[in-house]
Amino acid sequence: MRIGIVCYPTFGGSGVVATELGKALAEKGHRIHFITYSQPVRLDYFSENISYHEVAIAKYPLFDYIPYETALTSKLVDVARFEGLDILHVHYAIPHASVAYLAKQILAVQGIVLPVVTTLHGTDITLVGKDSSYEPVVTFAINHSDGVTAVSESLKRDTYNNFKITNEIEVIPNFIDLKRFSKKAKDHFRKAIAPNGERLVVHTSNFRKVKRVQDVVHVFDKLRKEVPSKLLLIGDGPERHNIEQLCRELNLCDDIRFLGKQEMIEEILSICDLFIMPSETESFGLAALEAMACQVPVISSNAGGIPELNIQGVTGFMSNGDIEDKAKNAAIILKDDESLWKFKDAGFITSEGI
Ligand code: GMT
Repeated sequence: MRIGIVCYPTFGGSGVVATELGKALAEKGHRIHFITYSQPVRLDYFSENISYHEVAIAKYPLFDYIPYETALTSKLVDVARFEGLDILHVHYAIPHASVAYLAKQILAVQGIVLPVVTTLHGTDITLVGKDSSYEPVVTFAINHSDGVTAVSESLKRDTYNNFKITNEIEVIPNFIDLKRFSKKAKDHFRKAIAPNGERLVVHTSNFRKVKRVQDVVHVFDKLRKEVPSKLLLIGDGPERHNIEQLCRELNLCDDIRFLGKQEMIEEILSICDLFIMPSETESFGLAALEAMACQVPVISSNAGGIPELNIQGVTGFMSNGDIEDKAKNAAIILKDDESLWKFKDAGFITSEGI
């Protein structure tokens, strides 16, 4: 099959899953065409079955806001026509689902049929999509997709609750490439960061408010009084400055490393002992699944789709908003090697089953 994939090309989970899906389909012999504004970060190797089409945007002084949707629609029409796409799979509804609808209509006038599948990822429904400035278009685009999938049962429920949906939504949980995420420990890196055998705690995100990274720092502050530990903060985003300030105020700078955006995330995760994800909303929590596949137990909130992967008392613990509780549970996991390995093994086995 010739498959077009539209996604955000960034480190965000929707772009990561879209890219990994395209790579896996290419390995099965399908011809994959990624259509985005820059090369997806996880598209890190050459395959004869994968092409990347960059959306070129003509600038003009009149445009205070760049008409990306128009440029993307035109690119989709062009790629679909000349590459003979059989299907178009768009990830994250805004603006991709409505853009795909328009491209489909333009192609139909030319006698070309292009079925569109939309995958909903989270904030396109729970945060941004339901805002009245986007809602009518999101509703229309979901209802006019030929197939709609959501990454968790929780997101499916949220979609039916927030929009007037007449279409069927199928849940297809996110997945990871276990070959990539199987343990690849870089012990020399661990020794450099935790020279006295401290436990290694990690958090990865886009450092937006909704991720509550400050809570990670507070939990770590309490945990390290019980269990000697170091914290790795991976990613970057709007809250970074405030988080750095908090680390200084709590006098934690010697025990916390900001590693920025990392491409080989599995190499770091596989030397870690605990992943913290206190998100306010999280429709799936791909970062937690990646951690579990690297045998890292998870302390998380119980928002959205997280309970569909983090099993209470087995792969980690969930509690909503409560820093004390998270620190207490973190100490239970990390207190001795027997306890830690029980959670590590359970996380890996659970990630295989998702
Ligand atoms: O976090 C976002 O705002 C964007 C989005 C993304 O592109 O990473 O994240 C959502 O999609 C991920 C992949 O399906 C999910 O793992 C995340 O839980 C979801 N984020 C939220 O629901 C906050």
